[in-house]
Amino acid sequence: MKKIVLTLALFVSLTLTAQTTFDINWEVGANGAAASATVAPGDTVRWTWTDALPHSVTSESGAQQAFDSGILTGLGTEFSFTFTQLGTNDYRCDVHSNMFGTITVEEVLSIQDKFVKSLKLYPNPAKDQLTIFSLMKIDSFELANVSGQRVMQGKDDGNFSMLNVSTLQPGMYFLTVTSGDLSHTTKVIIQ
Ligand SMILES: [Cu+2]
Repeated sequence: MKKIVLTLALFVSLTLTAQTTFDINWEVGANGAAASATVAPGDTVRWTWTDALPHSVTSESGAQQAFDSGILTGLGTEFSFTFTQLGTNDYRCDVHSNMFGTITVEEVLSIQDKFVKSLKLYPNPAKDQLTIFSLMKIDSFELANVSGQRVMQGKDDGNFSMLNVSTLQPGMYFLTVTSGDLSHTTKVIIQ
């Protein structure tokens, strides 16, 4: 019996600390939420060049860890860095002043916490269009009204989902976003 409990405890702790890869689409204009992530020690951030221009991923001098891809060109080019130290890492593209972000490394987060922290909805309140952004790939989403009735749903396979909400009655809704085994529900206001 003891053995089973121990095995279970080990399984739970491994699940909570599993390493995660965060994907950032690296292109002109990528900054703010689209270029920032909160990760745990051991997590990897992977930048993928999503336009054909030259870019770099270069840490600022005050960053906790130093990293530099050098200037690379080519659609689909990837640069990955594994963060191991707690702290804040501001970084930029050496070519474009409108490309920058922050990778914050916090003490071990559960996978669920990482998912929630990487998930952004905007604008909220929304009028015509609601954008869901997640650094962990979005598999599906579902919008329900306050009575629990589903009013919209969709499948996806990327970091962005755009919902046309212009035909919905103004009011409060609940948006559930799913990524693999993870899901999170957030309150959304439609105006
Ligand atoms: Cu650039």
